[in-house]
Order: sequence, then C-alpha cells, then structure tokens
Amino acid sequence: MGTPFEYAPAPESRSVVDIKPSYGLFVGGEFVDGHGKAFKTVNPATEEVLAEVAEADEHDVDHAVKAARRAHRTWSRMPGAERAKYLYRIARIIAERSRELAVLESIDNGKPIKESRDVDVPIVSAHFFYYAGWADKLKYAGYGEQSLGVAAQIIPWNFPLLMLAWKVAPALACGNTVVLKPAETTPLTALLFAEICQQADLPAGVVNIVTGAGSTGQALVAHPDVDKVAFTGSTDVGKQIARTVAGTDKRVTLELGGKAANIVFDDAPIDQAVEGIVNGIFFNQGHVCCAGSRLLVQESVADDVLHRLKRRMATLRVGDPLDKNTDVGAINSAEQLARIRELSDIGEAEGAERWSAPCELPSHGYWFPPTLFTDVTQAHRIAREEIFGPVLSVLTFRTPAEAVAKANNTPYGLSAGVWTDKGSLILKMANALRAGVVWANTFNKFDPTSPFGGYKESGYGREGGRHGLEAYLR
Ligand code: TAP
Repeated sequence: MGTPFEYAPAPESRSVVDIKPSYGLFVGGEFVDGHGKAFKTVNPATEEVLAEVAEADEHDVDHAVKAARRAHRTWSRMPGAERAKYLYRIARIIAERSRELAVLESIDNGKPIKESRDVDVPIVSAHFFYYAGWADKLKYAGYGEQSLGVAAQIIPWNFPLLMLAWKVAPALACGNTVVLKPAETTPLTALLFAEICQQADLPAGVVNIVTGAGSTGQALVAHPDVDKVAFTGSTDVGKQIARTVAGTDKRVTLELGGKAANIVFDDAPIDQAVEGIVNGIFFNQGHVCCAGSRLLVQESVADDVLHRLKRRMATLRVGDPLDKNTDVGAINSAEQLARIRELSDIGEAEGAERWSAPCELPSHGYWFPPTLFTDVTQAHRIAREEIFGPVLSVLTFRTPAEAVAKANNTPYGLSAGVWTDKGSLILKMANALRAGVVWANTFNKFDPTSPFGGYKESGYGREGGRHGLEAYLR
C-alpha cells in the first residue's frame, strides 16, 4: 500500500484515501508496469499532483487485449448464474466501499462530495446489481445469448465511475471481457475499481484497465482482436472512432455530446421548474452530456422565471468539493476551463448578456461561477455548441410549435426537459422532440432500468435497461 494522502481543506469532511504515489496498468488480474511514459493526475480543486499513472502504449494495449481474449474462453462459457455471483459481489463491495470511492472521485474529478456520495456511487452499485440480475436471464432479453468477445471501452472524465459501470456491468453480464480506458484526467477510481475486481476474485483478464491519453484509446479501437467498441465522449472523437472501425466487423456504440433544451411552459410550477433548471445545468458543474444547457422559457413567464432563477443561483455554494455543503465544485481541468471561458467570451462578443452568480472563487484550482446568458439567439455559438460547463443559454418562445422547432434546432439529440401542468402537452412534446431521453417535470434523473442514448450527432446505441444488453450480445 502507498502513502496515505490526507486531504484537509474541509475539516468536517476530512477523509483519508489511500492514493499511491504511482500506478501501473491492470492487466490479466494484476497491476503491471507500462512500457510507455507516465503522466500526472491532479486535483482540479487545488492543482496538486495526486499520483503518476502509466500511459499504455500499443504494446500494453495488445497485452491487455490478449489477456481479455484468454479470459473470454472461460468467462463466456460460465453459466450466467455463476457470472451473476461475481457481479453481485462487485456491487456489494462498491456499496461497502462507497465512502472511499466517493471521496476519491471528488478529489480526482472536482465534483461535490454530495453528488459523488448520493448520486454517482449509489447508481454505480445499482448498475452492477441490476445487470447481475440479467446474467442468467439473457434468453428473455430477446437479443440472442452469445457474447461478442472482447469489448474495448473508452470513457470520459465527467462521470468516471458511473461511465465505467454503464459499460462494464452489461458487458460482463453478457459474457464479454473488457479492456477499459478511463480519461487521462480521472484515472484513479477506475484503478480502485481494479482493486475491487481483485477483492471480488473476478477471474484474471475479465476486466483490464489501460490508463493513458487519446493515443491509448486509439490503439485500443484499432486493435484487430477487439470485437466491440463502446465509446462515451465528444462527437469529434466519436466520428474518428467510427472512421477507424469502418470496414471491419467490430460492433460500435457511441454516446456523444448534447445541447439539451429544458422547456418551461407558463402553466409550470415555477419554483419547481427553477430547481429543475438549476439541477439541469449546474449539477456536476455542467459537465454533463445531457445537461439542460438551453433554457427555453415561454415569453409570458420569462421575467418571473429569470428573476427567481437568479435569486436561486445566488445561493449556490461554489468551492471545496469535499465540503458537504458545496453545490458546485471545480472545473475538471485547465483545458476545460479555457474552453468554458472562451465560449462565454464569444457569447458576450456575439451580443448576449452575461450574468454570473456573485460568489468568491478559490485562489487555486480551476473554477467558473454559475452563469447565464440572456438575449441569446439561435445563431449564437453558445446556443449551438456544447460548453460542458456551468453556463446556461436562455431563449424564449410563444407557442409549443415554436418550442419544438427551437429545441430540435441542434445537431445533437440526447435529452430534453418539459415543464408543464398538462399531461397531454407532455406527451405531445415527448413525441415531437428528437431526443433520446425526455424528462417531464424533472431533469437529470438516472436509473439502471432506463435506456439512455442519443439521436443525430449524439451517437447511436443505448446503454441501461434491457436495451443495454443488445449492445453486448450476438
Ligand atoms: P473526449 O475528449 O472525446 O474523450 C473521451 C475519451 O476518449 C477519453 O478517454 C479520451 O482519452 C479518449 N480519446 C481521446 N481521443 C481518442 C481517440 N482518437 N481515439 C480513442 N479514444 C480517444 O471527451 P471528454 O472531453 O473526455 O468528455 C466530454 C464529452 O463526452 C462531451 O462531449 C460529453 O457530452 C460527452 N459525454 C457523453 C455522454 C453520453 S452518455 N452521451 C456521457 C458523458 C459524456 P483522454 O482523456 O486521455 O484524452
């Protein structure tokens, strides 16, 4: 075990997490040195280096794919009920070690502890429980029962553990083995998950973790012995991946970006809607693919909604992710902060009016205040591009038809929200909106039983629920 790392900015949530000074790759059931360089992962709230992590090169990726291939021979033939036992065991250990996982996630990612503790980690363990239940019932799923083989899984930094669970749990339940690459800025909880696989006695090679940069992901996608690629990340990288696998028989699912409309009608319960708007865009600092980053508010209530929204935004506490009272944590990286600043400046330059909640930001680390833009037109870049930060673009509409036209006027199609008292309007809107998920009088609700995925440039394939099995069965 390495040196205990004491993180102390918030005395009331002081916790000791065992962060080692350096980490290798997890291949064939054990931690091994990489052949490539190492990179540093930092705490975005303090800019302090947390650990050095191996950067897997092509050779390491090949080693991991071979380990997964060897393991697949026995794992895929194991009765589903046996595989389920391992998944249940993993789910239970995640629940038992939830405090440690939540603290580590908040330290490496910057998200508030109340989100990692109350949202991310509980859903992670629920996901393993849920897919454990499917492992011996695949014949009822209606998609065939044969596993695909070795799954290459590449995940982003915004929900490191949750994206891991969305990918690993269904793959394993269906009898596949995996090589997973976490994002460069958030590798630590995936490496802790590797320890959990050891603790659960998961057979060697069923789960392999290769840390590294984009080049590691590229080598994994291009590896000839990979049967399936599951990617969550940006639309640009998703397109590159689709080009790389073109002409091969690799199966692919892509979960990409979004620019969701959160639509508030004049008969909506306004205070409840304001909570939903805040949750929609400021949850996880807005680093959410399905974030409600465009508020479409009916003209007759726009002034009232904006007044109450600003008042609510002024109460948000921005700061130390390990403080239980924090609502908005740190931006995940200097690079992401630069992008948020750039797009916000462009918003102002293009004529939108910027308002930020009055708050003091810490002197170290990467921070951005909860911000909204009014006087936004559909042509503005802040209305079209994914900012992936705590920045809301506000537009207005008069009729439901106008709301639908504006909501669908985006290359993306991942999610949407509708706030109204009328059930018939909810159903009408849900049919007309081109979005994989439509929330009614709520936002950012996730459940392992619900399928999730996009239309258009938000990608293809579904994760979660029975539909999530289809991506891993022949
Ligand atoms: P990306 O830059 O696309 O990175 C995603 C993952 O792909 C990372 O592990 C990254 O490695 C790796 N990668 C980078 N270049 C690659 C390449 N050429 N080949 C293979 N892998 C490569 O996205 P991000 O900035 O981490 O995440 C934010 C994006 O994810 C947003 O657009 C967001 O909307 C989207 N997202 C979508 C969903 C769903 S479900 N649709 C959920 C969460 C996030 P490095 O980190 O080392 O560069």
